[in-house]
Amino acid sequence: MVLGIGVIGAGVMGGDHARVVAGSVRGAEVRAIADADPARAAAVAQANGVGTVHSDPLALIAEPSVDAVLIASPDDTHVPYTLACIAAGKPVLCEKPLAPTAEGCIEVMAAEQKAGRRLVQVGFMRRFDPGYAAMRGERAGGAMGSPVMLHCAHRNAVAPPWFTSEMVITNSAVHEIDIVRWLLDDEYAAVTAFMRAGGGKPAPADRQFLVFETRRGTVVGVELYLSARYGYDVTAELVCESGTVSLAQHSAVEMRSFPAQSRAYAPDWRAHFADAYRIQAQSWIDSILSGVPTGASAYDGYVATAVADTCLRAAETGERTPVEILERPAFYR
Ligand code: ISE
Repeated sequence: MVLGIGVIGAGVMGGDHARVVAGSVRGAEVRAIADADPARAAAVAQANGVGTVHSDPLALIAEPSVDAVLIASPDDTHVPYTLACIAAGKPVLCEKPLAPTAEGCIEVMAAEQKAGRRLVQVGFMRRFDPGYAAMRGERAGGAMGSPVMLHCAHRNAVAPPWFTSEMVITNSAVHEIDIVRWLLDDEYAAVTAFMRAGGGKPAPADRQFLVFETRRGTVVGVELYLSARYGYDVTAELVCESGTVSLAQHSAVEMRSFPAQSRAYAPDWRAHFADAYRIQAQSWIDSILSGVPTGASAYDGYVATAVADTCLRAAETGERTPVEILERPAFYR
């Protein structure tokens, strides 16, 4: 069986998801693209050999040839489109964040539970990155003992012009917020946040540092620096009782040229996490066909948004702030 996929949003991420599903995934094909801007939708459709274009995403969701939907439209549209997919009984892979507010995520969880089956996956693609997956395997193997500390850095060469200080947390740090609890199989207990302004545009506070304490006592430092200029760079080093495990640098080749040995940085996350996006898309398709959910659930999406909100409050007050989240409902275990 070949699944028909509809892609909502023909911007940078929607275009990339359409390209990946159309060109690198087995068991699915892109059948429709929707975007408020018809020219943008038409361009992505043409680039990927897709015949149907909609300006109304709800029409795409209703289309009989569309079996499952990938949402990559602006953040504040995620909830209505995800709810429409649930109402239509169609599986949905929604880009992060699932919703800009915890209440929006709770609404999605309630609708999914009412539908009685798991239909929602959130696009936290790092869970499919081979490096993070291997790191989690080493931690779970337990040969180095329990986790003690985790050092993470997340640097972008340059933030988009519309980026705000808050988005450094809600749009960028959410990746660490999700991947850290997945890596450690733990939940957050408290966070302390340091927001620093670089003084320039576009992101007023383009350098931030988060210190998380987890329920099991691991201390996690997360550096966000969105104007790093030199390239896209994501690092993580987990310190366990008797050893460490780190992400290796992503680079296909290594250069030697006087006077240095070097590896290239990707310009942005699409190239850096290309494998993760491809594996995520394939796993999503396979999970729809097998009926076994994979990746981040709506509950994981809720935790990411709720913890991001707590980080923003912590940055505002400068105080160590307890993280209070709803416990995982049985439906998501
Ligand atoms: C962007 O939306 C992403 O998802 C990237 O992975 C992240 O590095 C970037 O900072 C975000 O803006």
